[in-house]
Amino acid sequence: MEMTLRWYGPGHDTISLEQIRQIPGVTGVITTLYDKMPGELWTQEEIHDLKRYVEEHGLNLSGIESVNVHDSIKTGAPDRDKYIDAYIETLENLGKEDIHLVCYNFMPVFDWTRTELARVLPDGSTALAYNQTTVDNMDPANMFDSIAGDMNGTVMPGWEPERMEKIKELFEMYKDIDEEKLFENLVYFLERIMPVCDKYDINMAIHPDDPAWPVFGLPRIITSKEKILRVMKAVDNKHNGVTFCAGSYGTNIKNDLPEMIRALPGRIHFAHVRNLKFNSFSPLDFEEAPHPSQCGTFDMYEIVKALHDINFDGPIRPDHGRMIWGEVGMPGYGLYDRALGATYILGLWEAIEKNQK
Ligand SMILES: [Mn+2]
Repeated sequence: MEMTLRWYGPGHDTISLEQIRQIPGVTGVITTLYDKMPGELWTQEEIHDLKRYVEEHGLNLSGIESVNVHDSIKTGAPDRDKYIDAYIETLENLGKEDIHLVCYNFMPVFDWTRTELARVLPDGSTALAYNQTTVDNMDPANMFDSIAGDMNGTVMPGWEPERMEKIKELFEMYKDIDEEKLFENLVYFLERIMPVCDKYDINMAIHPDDPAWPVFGLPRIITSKEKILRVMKAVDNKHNGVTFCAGSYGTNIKNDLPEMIRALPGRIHFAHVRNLKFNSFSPLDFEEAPHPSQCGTFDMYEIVKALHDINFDGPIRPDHGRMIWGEVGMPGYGLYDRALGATYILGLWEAIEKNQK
């Protein structure tokens, strides 16, 4: 296991690599070329420069989150092969730069969805939150505008303004896509990219849908143990793997997170560990809690123990943190609360290791 933090790159992140390096036990970052649009080729030189920049700051470039998948690939449009060819070339360039982990998602239109970016918690901190009733009463075209005011001047992944301007076109692209078609398109994509992943030993790690159910009538296919196992079996190659995101799978309280982890030995290549707090009045209203078990709904010890028990050896990162101590930054991606999360997870890991000796 390697403890990492997500970092959006120079000029995009409000946190510096100097700060990340001072978090005890964090040795790497998970990063991306943030300016790249889905479908755009990443050159080897661009990847090389990013990697060198990270390494010059004393950290590893431990993986990419994300290389985004173009909507033509997700919808199976006639031009999808052109975009898959570009994706393969990007993977080739990543492989040549000795990068072996790529996180991606296969969510239609919206990446993750939250209805509030700064819900005020009783202790005065703020967190991202979700309320299904709000989503049910919202025109999806207004989703971006409803939360844009709380982004603190940052550009949030999956919510780029250029993308949101085309929201009606995007919905049009997906109008005939049901769960089965989306699944077939994912399998087609994976089968085409597996040879380059085999050649360079690149672990593809699909991120679950967040929240783990359909929103705005759009299909969602990475939501439960059964569904992720179906993807694993359909393309039965170890390079076809999973980002185990506790906070995303956990949005559906029927998902037994430790049991899901144990069902995926050898296929979890990347882990996002975070806690949620469901509100008693509805299982469809939750906020992102501080990482410790006592602060939320999940038993974080059991989650980390399950990862340990399946010999998980990839990068792990704390996930969204709250805004605390007056920090202003990208919602979910401040420094302080994620640093607390990293040290907490490291503490759990050390205790589990020593207990088993
Ligand atoms: Mn995640």
